[in-house]
Amino acid sequence: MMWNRNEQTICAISTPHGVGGIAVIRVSGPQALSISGRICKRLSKSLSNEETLQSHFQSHRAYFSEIHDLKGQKIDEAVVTYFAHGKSFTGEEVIEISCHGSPYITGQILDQLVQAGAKIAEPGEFTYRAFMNNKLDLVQAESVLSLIESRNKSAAKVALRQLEGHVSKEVEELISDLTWCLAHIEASIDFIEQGIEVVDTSELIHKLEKINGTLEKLLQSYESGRLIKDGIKVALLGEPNVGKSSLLNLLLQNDKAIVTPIAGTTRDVIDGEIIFDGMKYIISDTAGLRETQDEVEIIGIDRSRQEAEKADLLCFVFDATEKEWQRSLQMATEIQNSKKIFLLNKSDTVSADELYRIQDEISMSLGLSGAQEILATSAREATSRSHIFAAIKSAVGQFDYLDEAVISSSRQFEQAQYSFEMISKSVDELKNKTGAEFVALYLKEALLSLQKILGQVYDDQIMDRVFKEFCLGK
Ligand SMILES: Nc1nc2c(ncn2[C@@H]2O[C@H](COP(=O)(O)OP(=O)(O)OP(=O)(O)O)[C@@H](O)[C@H]2O)c(=O)[nH]1
Ligand SMILES: [Mg+2]
Repeated sequence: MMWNRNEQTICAISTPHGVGGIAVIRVSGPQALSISGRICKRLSKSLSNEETLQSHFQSHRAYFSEIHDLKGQKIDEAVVTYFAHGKSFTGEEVIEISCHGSPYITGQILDQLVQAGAKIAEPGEFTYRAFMNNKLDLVQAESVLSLIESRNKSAAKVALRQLEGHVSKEVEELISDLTWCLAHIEASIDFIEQGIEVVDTSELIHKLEKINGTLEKLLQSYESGRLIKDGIKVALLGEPNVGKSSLLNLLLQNDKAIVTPIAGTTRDVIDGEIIFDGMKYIISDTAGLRETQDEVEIIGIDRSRQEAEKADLLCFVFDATEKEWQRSLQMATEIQNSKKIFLLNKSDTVSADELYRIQDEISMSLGLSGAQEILATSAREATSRSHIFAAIKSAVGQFDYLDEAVISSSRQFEQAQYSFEMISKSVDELKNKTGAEFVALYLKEALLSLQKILGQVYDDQIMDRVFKEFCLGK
């Protein structure tokens, strides 16, 4: 998808398609001003004299103008903003037309711009041009997309930090350190025959291990970055009738699932999304787990297990009104998933002492550290809601380093991972004192991967992966 950069002037509607108070049409390229001038009265007055055109308009200033078609028929009244070459998002000459948000009007204006010589932009082409004109690197380009797509506070914050260049700065420093190491290794290959030691091996190992320490932190941030962007997937599991559907309804604040005193009510997986305290959660309620002959229920239980495998976290629910939890305990240990929390529901039905006794008993049977590991909840008490979300968040991981560099795209992760592996290999070689040539080879690979993260090196495949998900007009 390598676009014919810079030569053509592109245009697109940058606001959502549909009816709105205003809509913004963006025109970018070497002829943005002259093409727009053919339909903007305020611009066309000066257009007759090419020399005065530029001098009549100041960058970053908005001008009120009538918009007409190429035959002079009025279409709308609009505000036209001019960004000079080198001073816009794309780095090119840009005109933004803020017109009335009618699909008919925007369609007409776009049509006239095309007739006047502009080309309809491909999705992501404005950002692509910004990248090509060194206005942003690839991590920042990806963050533009994340920012557009962000639906909650944490996701927006991570994307904004990337756009500001936090990740880029860290990767740039790694590139510079790695370049130093590579240069010294290459020099030592040249000088080794003359018996000159260019760099102390232990110093080199130390530097490389430090680079890998930073890379490791970045790699770890990916998991949190992904959860923040996509949401934490939580599955409610447990025996029939323990209150899973009631808890789902409490968490989603919506009577989404059917609740009855009959065991085996939920047959299918029911899920919903909710934002709580700036984080997105996708919660699914499942069929209660038990031995049954009921054909529908058997399928439902099978789906519960599949759902458990997809989840980032399992919420295993116990029932405080039960007398024994043998079956529940067995199920809780049977289902293998890295992260679990345990809820003791219907806590409103038993005394505090009794509750503590049960929590202690369950925690002992599960081999946990104590009663506090089993969260007492009640689907009938609103306070349980925030307690459950807090327990999920803390069980899933560290989200307090949101202020640091967080990577959130699989592309960035894969490149960082490869770089990490190559550096580890070169450290091994250095420690084993095998040939410096191998070390240089691995370090070159590692460096290339880091450069690909920022787009200092790129190919069609990388470009496709970054820009294919963009929407029109960005
Ligand atoms: N007192 C009390 N009753 C609850 C609580 N949670 C659920 N119940 C009741 O327990 C019964 C079962 O609740 P559900 O939410 O349908 O249970 P479930 O785990 O989804 O059951 P299945 O779908 O059959 O697996 C209903 O009568 C609920 O009103 C609670 O915290 N306190
Ligand atoms: Mg249910």
